[in-house]
Amino acid sequence: MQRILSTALPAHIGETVRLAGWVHRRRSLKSVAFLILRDAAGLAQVVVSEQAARARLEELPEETTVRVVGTVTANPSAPGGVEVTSPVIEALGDPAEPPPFDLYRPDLNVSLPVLLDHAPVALRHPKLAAVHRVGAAAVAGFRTALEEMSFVEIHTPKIVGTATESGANVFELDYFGRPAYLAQSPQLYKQIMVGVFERVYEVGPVFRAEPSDTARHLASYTSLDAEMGFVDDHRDVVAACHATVGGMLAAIRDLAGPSLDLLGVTMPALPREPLVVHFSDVLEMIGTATGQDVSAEPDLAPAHERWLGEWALREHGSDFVFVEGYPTAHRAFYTHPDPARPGYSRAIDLIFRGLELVSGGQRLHRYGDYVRALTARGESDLSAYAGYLDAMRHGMPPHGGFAFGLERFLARLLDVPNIRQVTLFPRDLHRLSP
Ligand code: AMO
Repeated sequence: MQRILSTALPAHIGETVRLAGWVHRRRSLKSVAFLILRDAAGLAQVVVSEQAARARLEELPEETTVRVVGTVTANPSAPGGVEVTSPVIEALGDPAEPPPFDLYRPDLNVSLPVLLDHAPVALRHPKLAAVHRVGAAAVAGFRTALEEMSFVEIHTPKIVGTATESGANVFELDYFGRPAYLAQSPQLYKQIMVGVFERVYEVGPVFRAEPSDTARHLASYTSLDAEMGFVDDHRDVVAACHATVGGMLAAIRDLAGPSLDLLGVTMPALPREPLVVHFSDVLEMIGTATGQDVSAEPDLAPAHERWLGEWALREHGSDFVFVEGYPTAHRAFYTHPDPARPGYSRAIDLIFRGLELVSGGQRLHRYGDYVRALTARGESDLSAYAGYLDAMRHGMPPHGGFAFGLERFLARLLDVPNIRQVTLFPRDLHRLSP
């Protein structure tokens, strides 16, 4: 007999079926006992009436893996309107000890450090599992949206010879006796690959030796990257990024509906056309609104981003707002300056509910510009960039791209204050296991 999932039970009323999963909860009443079985799809109520079977159920601690063969019976008062009766329950293992907390409670009321210490078990809680189902749907949507726009998926090295974003926060490692680094982003490789495919994307881990202990930084996170050739300017990048966000939200609605319901998620408002404001206008608005002199700020501080998020929602009904034109000196060397506004660039960020979610923009594409930009930033030995500069030397189109942090996306979408709450096994200053 083939196994079915708990959610398929209503289609099998009157039939004998086989289920498998975990003992989520046992409840014993006077004349009957209940086994709540948890599988990948959800929960199923199994009713045990026979005396000997009830005694055997008593012996199965929570989280025992079991196989159940029984009859599907309609019962309007059972969860989902069905239950499994006259079951034969077979234990598939014998847990060494019960879980450190009650996974059957609607919420795991434990502190974040306890939860993270016990992540391998805590993640089985339906609400925590739901977080990562939403994450999986978001990534599926990212891929689909970009495939529909003719982007090609690539996989670039995670052990590299050059720091990409800044020299400061790289993890160095010993590579057969030579220094090497864990990739901070696929930036240089995704640009090189524009020379091959014009449009590329990558989903993969990146590594940042972040010395700061904040609620929005991890030492390793999942970067959703895209890069595209033959752009007119950064506004083409904004348009592609906006369409990608739309695709991610649609996929989440389509693929993760039950998880959204379980978590009580309010889906964000994404306007039809992207909302874009210039960096200098943001500073001016903040100055006017708060009375602070922020006119010389080189970047947006977290408090400025929060202010902007509130403004976008209040004034434009949008949970997303693009900022364009960040000062060139504060962005990476590959950033394209804005020819019309000295000092400002064609770099963009996307702020989602008051948090920077995406960085990107138009890049330099002429070899000579790269040599000048790297030299101006004190890079005396350009040989470290030889492969990258090779692509630039042999003809690159005007291009640009963007990168999302998946965990930041989930944190804002699910409205949790700390990015670690939506990260499977977070890595930070203090945590290297589990
Ligand atoms: P950036 O360094 O801004 O840009 O990173 C892009 C996005 O990644 C997320 N992010 C992080 N998430 C968790 N922990 C961190 N330590 C962390 N650092 C960054 C943020 C951020 O917006 N190469 C460029 C992208 C590009 O220009 O295409 C880059 O990596 O959501």
